[in-house]
Amino acid sequence: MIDNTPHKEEFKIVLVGPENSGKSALLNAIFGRYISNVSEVGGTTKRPVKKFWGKLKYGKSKKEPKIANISFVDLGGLYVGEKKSPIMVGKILEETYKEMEKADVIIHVVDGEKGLSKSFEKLHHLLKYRYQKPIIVVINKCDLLDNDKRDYLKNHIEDRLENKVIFTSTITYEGITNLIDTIIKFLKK
Ligand SMILES: Nc1nc2c(ncn2[C@@H]2O[C@H](COP(=O)(O)OP(=O)(O)OP(=O)(O)O)[C@@H](O)[C@H]2O)c(=O)[nH]1
Ligand SMILES: [Mg+2]
Repeated sequence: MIDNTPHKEEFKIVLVGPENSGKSALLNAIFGRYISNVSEVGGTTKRPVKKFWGKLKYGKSKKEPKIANISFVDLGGLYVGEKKSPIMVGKILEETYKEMEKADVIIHVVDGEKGLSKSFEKLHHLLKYRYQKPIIVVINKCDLLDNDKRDYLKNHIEDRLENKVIFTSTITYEGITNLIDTIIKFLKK
């Protein structure tokens, strides 16, 4: 008998955000090893870095659970400013949209040191409404933030993006387990 029920075998989680926000460092923290190049210079990741993470049982049936392969995709940072040519932005933006289409969960990484720019606020809403995909908002580099700054960023960003935030640090590892748990919860939905 032919089984016509839709069966998804691959889940993709895509990291998107500005240059230098720590997307590659987060990928490495999630995997627990050095996979994607990290540096203090913006524009380090040029091409998407895709990496298989593991398998996940999902679906309603406990007897016959479905199995999905989970992969992460680390994208080149989107530069929003005057320093670089708009062509560079265009190429990475194009690639970003292509990856967004295939994503099951999007992780929007905000640089905790810089906060949320207007361009990324717009991009966030565009991604949410255009692709209708779950987006997890991460405020990275939280090791650099004092309590007042944390409170401000949490309130401001949750208000602007209408989404909960998770604080992470790839230095202290704060929030990494919470992030992984949240991803799994979204995938199992
Ligand atoms: N203090 C602090 N620094 C961090 C953290 N995460 C990343 N960094 C630093 O931020 C810089 C940029 O990190 P990357 O992971 O290369 O950033 P990216 O978003 O992948 O950058 P692009 O590939 O250029 O888009 C590096 O110097 C990292 O060491 C963090 O949680 N805390
Ligand atoms: Mg990178």
